Amino acid sequence: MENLSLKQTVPRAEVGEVEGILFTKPICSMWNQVWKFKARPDDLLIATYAKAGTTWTQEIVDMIQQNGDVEKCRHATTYRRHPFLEWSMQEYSAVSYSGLELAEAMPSPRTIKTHLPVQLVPPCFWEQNCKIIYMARNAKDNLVSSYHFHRMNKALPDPGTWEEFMEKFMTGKVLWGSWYDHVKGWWKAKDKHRILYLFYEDMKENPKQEIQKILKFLEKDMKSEVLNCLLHNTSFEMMKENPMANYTTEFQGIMDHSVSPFMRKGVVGDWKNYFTVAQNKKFNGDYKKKMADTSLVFHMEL
Ligand code: PPS
Repeated sequence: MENLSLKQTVPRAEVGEVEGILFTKPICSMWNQVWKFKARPDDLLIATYAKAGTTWTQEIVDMIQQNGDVEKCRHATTYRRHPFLEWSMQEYSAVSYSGLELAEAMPSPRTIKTHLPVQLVPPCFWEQNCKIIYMARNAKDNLVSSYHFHRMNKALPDPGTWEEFMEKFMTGKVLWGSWYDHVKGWWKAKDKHRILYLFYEDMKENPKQEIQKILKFLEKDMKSEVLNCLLHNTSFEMMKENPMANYTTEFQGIMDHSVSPFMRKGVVGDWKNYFTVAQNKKFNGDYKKKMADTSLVFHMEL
C-alpha cells in the first residue's frame, strides 16, 4: 500500500457537525456510510475519547490476539492493523484509505478503533452484540494531550492558544464533542452492553491487573512469561521507539513530531505543568457541575 503522506503542504482541517458533534469535514462527508457500517459479531471495538490511551490499548489487544508474538504485531502500523472506523482524509490526500475501506477489506476477526460518542456508534455494533473496550483518561491530562496533538496534526483544526483550547474543551466545541458527555455516555452504556470500561490511570498504576481484565474479557489465557513480555513491549518507552506504533511511519506531512511527538510523555498528572492556579480553579468548578450526575470518578494524579 502507498504511504499515507502528503506531497504538498496541507492546509488545516475544516470542521462540520453531525448531530451537534464536531468532526472534521471529511468525516462529515462520509457520515452516512459510517452510520450504515456492517459490524460482524466477532468484531472487537476499541472506543475512547481521542488521546485517552487508544494506541496503548490497541497494542495491548494486538499483543493478546497475537499470543505475545512481537514480530506479528510489527507486521503493520497501528492504523493498518486496526481500522479507525470514522476516519477519512479524502479531501487531504490523493491516496486516501478511510477507516471504512480498511475495515471492509479486512478478514475477521477484526479489531476496530473509534472515538465516537456512544450515541453515534453505528447501530449494527449493538445489533451484533460486539464486545467493546472503552478506555477513559482524566479530563485534565486528556485535554493537555489533545492540545499538543492538535498542534502537531494538520488533519485537525488549529487549537489556538492553550487558554482558547481549554475553553473549547470545557464547552465541548472540540472534535468528537464533549469529553464529559463522552465518558458519562459510555459509562452508562456499559450496564446494558458488553463493554469493558478501563481507566488510563489504572493502567499506569497497575498494568498487569488491567491487562488481566482485558484477557478475561477476551476469554484468553496467557502464561506469566508471555504476559511479562507483553508488559515490556507495551510500555511507553518501548512504544515510543516502535515505528509501527508511534505514528512516524505514516502521515508524514500531516503529523509533525518535531512540534510534539505522538508518543509525548505518557504520564498521569502532566496537566500540572499547564494549568495555572486560576485555570485550575475555573476548570474544577465547571467539572463539578458537569460531573454531578455520574458515579464516575477519575484520578487526576497517582
Ligand atoms: S489517538 O490519536 O486518539 O489515538 O491518541 P491516543 O493513543 O488515544 O493517546 C495518545 C496518548 O497516549 C499516550 N500513550 C501511552 N501512555 C502510556 N503508555 C503507553 N504505552 C502509551 N502509548 C501512548 C501518548 O503518549 C499520548 O499521551 P500524552 O499525554 O500526550 O503523552
